[in-house]
Amino acid sequence: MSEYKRAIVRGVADTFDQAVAGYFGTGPSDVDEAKRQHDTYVASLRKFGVKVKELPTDNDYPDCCFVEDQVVVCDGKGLLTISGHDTRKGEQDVVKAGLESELELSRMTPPARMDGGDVIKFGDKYLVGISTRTNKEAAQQLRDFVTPMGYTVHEIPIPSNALHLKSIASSPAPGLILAPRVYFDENSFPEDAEVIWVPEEEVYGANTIGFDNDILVADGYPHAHKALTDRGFNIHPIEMSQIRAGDGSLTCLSVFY
Ligand code: CIR
Repeated sequence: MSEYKRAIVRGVADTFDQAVAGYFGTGPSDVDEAKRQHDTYVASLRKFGVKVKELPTDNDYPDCCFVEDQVVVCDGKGLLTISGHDTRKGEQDVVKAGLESELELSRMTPPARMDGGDVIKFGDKYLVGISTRTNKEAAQQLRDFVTPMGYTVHEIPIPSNALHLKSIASSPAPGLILAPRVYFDENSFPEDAEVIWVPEEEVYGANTIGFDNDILVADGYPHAHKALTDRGFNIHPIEMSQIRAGDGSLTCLSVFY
């Protein structure tokens, strides 16, 4: 049974074509298609046994489907972030309301800024990208939050041509990282990590969600897919083109808890 048992998601806003964008694309062009892709994503989570709670969307917040950025979860507790982008701060109230009956929640305090897209849970470590959205104060507050639960924090500098750590890397299975070499150096990941390097042009394909031997992947990244199937994983590609156009990846669309 996968460690991913429950998740929140939030539907794509009618205003999604105004999402903040500039890394993977210049913005979504087809909101209806983005909604269909989101529906398929939610159905996929359910197919893998995840109990999904759908939160109401809000057209005042074009990026509100990217719930991952608003909170970091650790062993039944949640740390509400301070959004790395000012236009996204107001998304958090609904996320908080959706989780407060399920998790013990606390909040970061200024000057911390963090998007949850910069955080990968990796065994007993939290890998934290220091990016244009996430600062070192936030990494320290996350450290203070997870240390009593037995975890450490490993910081990774993110180059300015990438949005988040998880825009360029993921951990599809315990001990394993999928990422393109060009964004990282030899000290980026913990020594015990086994890294599968994917070609730079398939950077978007590095974002995956692993459910034991089954891995949810974005459609259209053959080298990344082959690297996973060569290792015996079953891959499950879904179309993400319009979500990608809003700079969102698979992991951005959910918070597992
Ligand atoms: C943003 O720029 O904030 C959104 N358009 C995309 C956020 C993607 N979230 C993520 O990678 N965790």
